[in-house]
Amino acid sequence: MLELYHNDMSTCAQKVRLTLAEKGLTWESRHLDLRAGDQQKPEYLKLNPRGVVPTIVDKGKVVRESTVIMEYLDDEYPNPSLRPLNSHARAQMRLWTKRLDEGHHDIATATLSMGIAFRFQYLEKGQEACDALINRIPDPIRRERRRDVIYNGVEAREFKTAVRMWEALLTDMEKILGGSRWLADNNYSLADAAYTPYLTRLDHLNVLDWIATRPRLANWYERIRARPSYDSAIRQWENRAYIDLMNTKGGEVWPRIKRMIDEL
Ligand SMILES: N[C@@H](CCC(=O)N[C@@H](CS)C(=O)NCC(=O)O)C(=O)O
Repeated sequence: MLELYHNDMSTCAQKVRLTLAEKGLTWESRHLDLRAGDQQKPEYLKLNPRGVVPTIVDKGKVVRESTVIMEYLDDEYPNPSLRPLNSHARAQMRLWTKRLDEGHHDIATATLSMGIAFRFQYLEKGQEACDALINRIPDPIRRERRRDVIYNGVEAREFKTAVRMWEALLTDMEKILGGSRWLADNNYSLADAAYTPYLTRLDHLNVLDWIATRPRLANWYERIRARPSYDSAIRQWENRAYIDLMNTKGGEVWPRIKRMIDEL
């Protein structure tokens, strides 16, 4: 049986759950509470030394890193295939997933989500518990970025960079969807699964106005949400407390973010 170590609201875990759902695979859930520090426990660090979700264990073998897991699943369980047959389209798919791995996840999304909303989940623990969670983050760059955004919110060093990265991403998505139905080509692929949680994150953060002037992307988001995989991989795992927090805090800061966008 395939085991998935994941978290209900983690975008990286959502990517993998979407892939599993698109392929109709069954799996056993190992849910980690990221605010309780489950990902920093020694037994989990043996599976994933970076202390992040997701991780899968398939036939006794461990695979980490959401993009790598998605490609592993497509190799190991090829039907239906979620990678374009055409080499150029497959390269386009990889450019999209690479973009997430090269900063759109760690900088743009983590900073936006944490700086707007999740920081309050840390701050309410009190400084000692909050610092303990931060100090146990294995990667020093992630650790200091997290400290900055938790304590400084929208004033964090990288917050404006995050807004700039999002603006560039949404512009590029709108453009590419003018030439094809899905992100890599005219077929749904791992690129579409990979970006679904990120648009969902904007939605949960109540800043979906960001795509109001991007009709092709808005239409893509509608089509993505109509797929049965969206229900089983995202909706069924929604954590009401997280969504309420994101919705409220996002609504409060959207005018400020909007000004940042206008000033770019
Ligand atoms: N590059 C990794 C990133 C994974 C990642 O950042 N996961 C987040 C949740 S989306 C996490 O586990 N964070 C742990 C923490 O906040 O301490 C992947 O794609 O799997």
